[in-house]
Amino acid sequence: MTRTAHSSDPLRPHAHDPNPSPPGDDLAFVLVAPGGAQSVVTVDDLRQLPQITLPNCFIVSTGHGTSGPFVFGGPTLLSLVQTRLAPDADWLEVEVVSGDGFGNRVSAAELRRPQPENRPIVLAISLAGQPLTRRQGLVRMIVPAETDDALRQVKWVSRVVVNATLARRAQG
Ligand SMILES: Nc1nc2c(c(=O)[nH]1)N[C@H]1C(S)=C(S)[C@@H](COP(=O)(O)O)O[C@H]1N2
Ligand SMILES: [Mo]
Repeated sequence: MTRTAHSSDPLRPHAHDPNPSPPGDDLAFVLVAPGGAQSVVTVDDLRQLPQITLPNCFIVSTGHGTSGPFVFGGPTLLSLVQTRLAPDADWLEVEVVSGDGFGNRVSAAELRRPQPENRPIVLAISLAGQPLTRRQGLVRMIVPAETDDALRQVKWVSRVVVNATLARRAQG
């Protein structure tokens, strides 16, 4: 039987009805380093990091259509990872998972060498200069390179897992 490449991996892009309701009120999330060490990340921690502004972002829902353009703001996911890991730590990808089980993976290459350079992956805490609301997805990962189906624009981040090896992919 032929299966799609992602059929058994909930973190890989898949058809999905977007969830409009936040899975709870807790804005903080957990970061897990490659050795397993865990630390809590708050919105205030994210505010302390250098802030990036990403104009012209669109959320392209195959269900309810395209919304935007939005101006999201926040630190890069790379800056958070670099702050929480030892400087010499080896890592290859980051899993970003929400409280409702939705999630996506980003590679170290995508984080370190965004295309274009001025549109890196961000952990959004603001929208049009105002604090992002929980209902709008706070804390929300914004992947500017994804312009097809919004499946990488993870709302309500609750867990960020930094992996030293690539996770085993579903078999194709
Ligand atoms: N946590 C979480 N993030 C999510 C989803 C979801 O169900 N849960 N749905 C995705 C999909 S399929 C879409 S179309 C967009 C919808 O984003 P919006 O609610 O801001 O329009 O969020 C994406 N991020
Ligand atoms: Mo979607």
